[in-house]
Order: sequence, then structure tokens, then C-alpha cells
Amino acid sequence: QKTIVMGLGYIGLPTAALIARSGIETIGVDVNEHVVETVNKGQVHLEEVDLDGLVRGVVERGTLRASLEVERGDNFLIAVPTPLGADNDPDISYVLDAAARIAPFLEPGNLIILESTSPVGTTEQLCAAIAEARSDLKVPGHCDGAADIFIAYCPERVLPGRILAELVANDRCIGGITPRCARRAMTFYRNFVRGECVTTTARAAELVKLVENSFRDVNIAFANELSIIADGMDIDVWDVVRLANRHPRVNILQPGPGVGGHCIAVDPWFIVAGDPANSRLIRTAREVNLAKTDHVVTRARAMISALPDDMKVALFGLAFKPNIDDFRESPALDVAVALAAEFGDRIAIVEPFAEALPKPLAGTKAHLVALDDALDQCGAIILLVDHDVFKSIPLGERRDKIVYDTRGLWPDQPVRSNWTERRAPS
Ligand code: SAJ
Repeated sequence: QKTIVMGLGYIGLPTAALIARSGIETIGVDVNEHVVETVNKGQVHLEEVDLDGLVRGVVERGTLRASLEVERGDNFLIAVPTPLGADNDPDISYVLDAAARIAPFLEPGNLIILESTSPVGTTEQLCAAIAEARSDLKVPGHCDGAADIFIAYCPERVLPGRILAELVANDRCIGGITPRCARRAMTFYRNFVRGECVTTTARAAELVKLVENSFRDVNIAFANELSIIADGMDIDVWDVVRLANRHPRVNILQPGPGVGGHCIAVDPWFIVAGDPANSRLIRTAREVNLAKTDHVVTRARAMISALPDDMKVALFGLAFKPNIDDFRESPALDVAVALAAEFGDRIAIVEPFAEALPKPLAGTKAHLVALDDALDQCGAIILLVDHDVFKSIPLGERRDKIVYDTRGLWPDQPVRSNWTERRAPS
């Protein structure tokens, strides 16, 4: 059951390590030499809870090794990036490249699984690419009768920070090009997944993944739109959400400075690109969430402009969500970049999860400061990320500050100094 995992990123490496832990000989293939060398030393190139120990263990046991080259195997799992290209169109070229690299090594009985988040129809395109490269093989969807190989789509749905636990515990939605392909892939996942494995078609499974993240984006957009409406009405949105959620069938999510990360802020565009005319709500939700970040910048700018010129302003948090060191597509970072460009060295940044300012801020006059120093030196705070360490700051240490709390983290902040979804203090 030798398994080749194409791509050793946030999903590929943890998945490869788990497969290897189940005793299956696993080879992780990556185009990046540094990644391959790091993994072969039993180390990891990315931060994820418990991943380092797991990788060290399976590399020492000899069940996982990394390589720049593809080789023969029984199962081929593709976990490469599918970024947004120009005009918010999905770019599946890495998937097709992976297919082209796998094709020469395929043998009858092999299974190919695509795990990358993909626009509907990508698995069929993968089949077409394999069929074209290997006319000697009967490829599902491209042959009469029983196929020689099996091809399926099975999206990852794990939460960064809980990847290993969720890879094992979450249910898997397995979409086969044919029912036989789905059944074969299900047998493979049962080696290391404890959640339920449910089968469907490849196209449905592709849409399921996009729908999950779009559902969350639309729901966050509702909360973000509400926050702007409540703001204009001089009503505390956090109270409104808390009270409305006491209804047994209402569950409003939390407003914030926008939606970050490389999944929820991206995947809805894959649906929009597939059917622009009919994805009105999904597109609008994306636009609402993007506009919320602009709203926060506008409001922060007004707040800082009204302060004395010599007052320093602390921005709390840059990560795209709490308690992680991931700054990709982070609305907090976008807000910080806009404010640093305008207010320069008045801006102090507190980010306990960063050792240095991330790239977009590196050329600005904004500077990274320790939390205690910010509390000593800054008269105003703009809270952008709900890290636990910020939540635990007692009122006594922030009572006299002018605060703009975009996350509703400090409900006890005195109203007159609190800009959060309320009118500016007059
Ligand atoms: N956010 C809010 N308000 C909320 C909840 C979240 O503003 O009430 C913001 C966060 O601050 C963050 C963004 O949304 O900026 C996304 O965070 P998240 O924790 O909702 O999700 P991700 O991006 O870390 O992971 C998501 C997950 N998808 C769903 O929950 C439907 C995960 O299961 C997926 O595997 C992952 O995307 C992925 O890789 O697609």
C-alpha cells in the first residue's frame, strides 16, 4: 500500500505523517529542496500542534521519507495549492502539473486522490490529463467497462491549529469519478480516519468543500453587516448578537475586522467563478467582508486623527485569527499596513506571535513592542485580534485608554472611551 503524497504543505505533510503512522510506506514529494531536506531530517518547516513529534517519529521508523522525485506506488494523493489567479479565477495548474508528474508511474490498480480545494470539474480535468498522457491505461470516465485505475476527490476540512486531531476525527466526504473509485478511496482513508467516510460523486464533493467555507463566509458577512448597521444606530452590536442568539434557532457569528486566512476568504470565489450569474449572495458576502476591513480603517483613521498628535496608538494583533502565528490574508495586517502608512511611528504593534513585523509592514515606521510597554506608552488601543493574552488584560490596565475594540473582546471597557461599534466619544 505504498503511498505517494504530492505536496508537503499545511495539509500534505500532516496527512503524509498520519498515513505513515498507520504503518503504510509513505513518500512525500515536494518541489522545494529545503522542505525535502527538512522532512528527511525528521524536522518540520511549518508550525502545527504536535506535528514535529509525529514527523520525527515516522521518519525515524522509516515509514515516511521526502523526495523531489515521484516514484511508483499504490496510492497517489495530491495536496498542492490551488490559488486564486487573475480576476479571482481559480488556478488549477499545480494540480495538472502533479497529474503530469504522476502519469508516467501509474500502474493498473493504482488510486489517485485529489485533496486540494478545487473548482467543480477539476477531478474530471485531472482524469482527462491522465487519459491523454497514458493512452495505454483505461482511465475512469474515459473508457468502456472497468477502468484500470481509480480516481477520487476528497477535500480536507481541518482547522489550522487542530489539523492532526481533525484529520483523524472529522468525517470525510469522498467523491468518486465512479462508485468503484469512491469505494476504493474509502478503503484507503479507513487506514487512518476515525470519522465517518461518506461517498458521493467527485463533482458533488468538490462543491461540498466550497460550500462549507462559503457558508461560514456568508454567516460572518451577516455579523459584519449587522455591526455597521448597529454602529450607525448607536447600539452595541455585541449585545444584539448575544441577545438574539438566545433565540433557539438563531446563531449569529462574531463581527470582526474582516475575514482572513487562505480558505474562507478565497473559496467562495471558486463558486462565483463557476456560476457568476447565480452566485449573488455568495459574491455579496465576500464584498461585505472585504468592505468591513475598509470600514475599520476609516473608523480607526478618524479615531487617531482626533487624538493629540503626540499620543501613541497600539494595534493589538496581526494574525488572521486568535492564538496562531499565521498572517496570510489577515485583515488585521491590512488595517495595520493602512494605518502605518498614514501615521508612521505613532503606531506601535503588539503581536505576541511574531518575532519581527511581517513583510508588508517591514518598510514602514511602525514598530513591534511588547504588550507591557504598549500599555505603559500608548494612550489608545485598536484591538484587531482576539488572542487570549489580550482577553486577560484587566480593566484596570486599560480603563484610561481610548479603545477601539473590533472583536468585542472587552465588554467592560467604559463606553465613553470605547469606539467599538458605538459613536465616537464626544
Ligand atoms: N471569523 C470571524 N467571526 C467569526 C468566526 C471567524 O470574523 O465568528 C474570522 C476569523 O477571525 C478569521 C476567519 O474568519 O479571520 C476564518 O477563520 P475560521 O476559524 O472560521 O476558519 P479557518 O480559515 O481557520 O478554517 C476554515 C475551516 N472551515 C470551516 O469552519 C467551514 C476549516 O474547517 C477548513 O478546513 C479550512 O477553512 C480550510 O482549509 O478550508
